[in-house]
Amino acid sequence: MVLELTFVVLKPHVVKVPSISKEIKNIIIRNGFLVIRSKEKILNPNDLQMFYGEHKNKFFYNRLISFMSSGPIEAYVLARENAIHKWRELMGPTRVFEAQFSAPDTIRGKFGLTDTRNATHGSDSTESARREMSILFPDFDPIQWLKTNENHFRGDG
Ligand code: IDP
Repeated sequence: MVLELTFVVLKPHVVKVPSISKEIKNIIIRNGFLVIRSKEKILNPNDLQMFYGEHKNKFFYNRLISFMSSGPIEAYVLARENAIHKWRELMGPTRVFEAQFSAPDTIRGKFGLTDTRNATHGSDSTESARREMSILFPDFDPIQWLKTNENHFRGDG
């Protein structure tokens, strides 16, 4: 088994409702993800600028930043085989209309409210995962973690 790390965020409207955040945490566990790091935090403008820098010129940027700083988020480093792809599959499409109509059983299909308030974030590549982890978990070294743990989870460590 080749372990991969991904970075996941439960967005503020989900953290506000304990029954929904509990349900999403159950999805994490049921799908065999290991929780390596977790943190609840109110994101500041500096965190958010680093996190969503690539969207700076998009029409939804200001709305996204004010929503993401409107209350605590929960951030997770998760490990699993094929973690990035698996989480994005569970999460569903970015846009809520598409999620609700074409993937109603996904996290965004069930818990997304609008295109901005679409329940969760999940990294889209190894590079983004590393960049995003470094913002929320600056002391965590994903490369070292994988090196230390790969044999253990292969069952021969
Ligand atoms: P992703 O979260 O599915 O990877 P991205 O395109 O990276 O999608 O967008 C980051 C976040 O920006 C989305 O999760 C969503 O909250 C917000 N966003 C993306 N596209 C739109 C849009 O068209 N309208 C409003 N918000 C959007």
